[in-house]
Amino acid sequence: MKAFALAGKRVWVAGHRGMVGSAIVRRLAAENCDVLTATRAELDLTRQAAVETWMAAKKPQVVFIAAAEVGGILANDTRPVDFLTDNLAIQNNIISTAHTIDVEKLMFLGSSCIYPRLAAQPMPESALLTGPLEPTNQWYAIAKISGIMQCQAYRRQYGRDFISAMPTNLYGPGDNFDLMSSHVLPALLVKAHKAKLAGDTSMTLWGSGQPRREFLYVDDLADACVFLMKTYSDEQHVNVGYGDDVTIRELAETVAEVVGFKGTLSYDATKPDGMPKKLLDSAKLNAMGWKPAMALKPGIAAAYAWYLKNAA
Ligand code: GFB
Repeated sequence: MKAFALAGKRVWVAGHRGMVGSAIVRRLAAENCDVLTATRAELDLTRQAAVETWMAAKKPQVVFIAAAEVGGILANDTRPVDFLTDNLAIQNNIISTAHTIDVEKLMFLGSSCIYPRLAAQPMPESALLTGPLEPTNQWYAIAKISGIMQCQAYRRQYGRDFISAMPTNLYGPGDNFDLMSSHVLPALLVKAHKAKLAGDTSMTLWGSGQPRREFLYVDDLADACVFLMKTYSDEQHVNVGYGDDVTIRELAETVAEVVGFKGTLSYDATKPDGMPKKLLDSAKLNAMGWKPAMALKPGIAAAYAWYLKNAA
């Protein structure tokens, strides 16, 4: 693969205030490039004309699409319009305008929920569209699959260097700690922390605790995104995983240990389990020479430290 230089380029991180976007901004500090950002007040990414005007004025040469309507299993299950419509609008606007203004390279970010609910594990890139999706996040999944196809279409029809990366479940600094809309790892940190402070004897998890999840620390994802932007140029999306997974119960036990919560775990069976397992096969990325640095327990400790300092 031909190497792509970031040095000296105008690099726009769409969604720079989110957990992923802020990690990419941190990682780009080492790349000697000019990082462009826009707050929601400055630019509503769901409005095509606003995106066209902003991009024509700022002329980014490289774009990371880390902006999206995201959330955990309950948010996905209860707000299908937002997860489908807002995400399609954001990616349509940015990808089509990137073509219009001749952006040199663009990365679209999706999620491991694009794969079929019961895909053989671990899930390679070729598993895409081989079976029914997980009902709780099918709207987000369809939006993200569309984004992959949009980038492929612009490669084929216009020769654009637009690539896609599919991260597994992410966690770390800048995460969303709101219990109703967050993902599981930050939610368990908040629940264990509050239970410890309150002297509670138990904390309640959603679902059965049996599903398995793979967790990648967000700064590792950011490093993989920069690595791929500099080295990868092809139409197939690339999985970015950690390499192994744990049950939700095992996750909760580790979180309780890190937080210092000594109580028991109880389970709210009225909440959905979602996919039984969604471990990515990251062999394609690993073969290119990239692997994650942060293991789960120290990563949880770092996320908890960030939460205590910024969100508790
Ligand atoms: O992280 P999570 O919300 O999303 O849920 P998914 C993971 C698992 O953790 C589910 C369980 O089995 C939940 O039932 N869980 C236990 C909890 N306690 C809690 C809790 O307090 N909060 C939450 N949120 N979960 C998402 C997709 O699926 O994965 C998104 O819906 C995206 O679209 C994201 O793809 C990466 O991993 O199930």
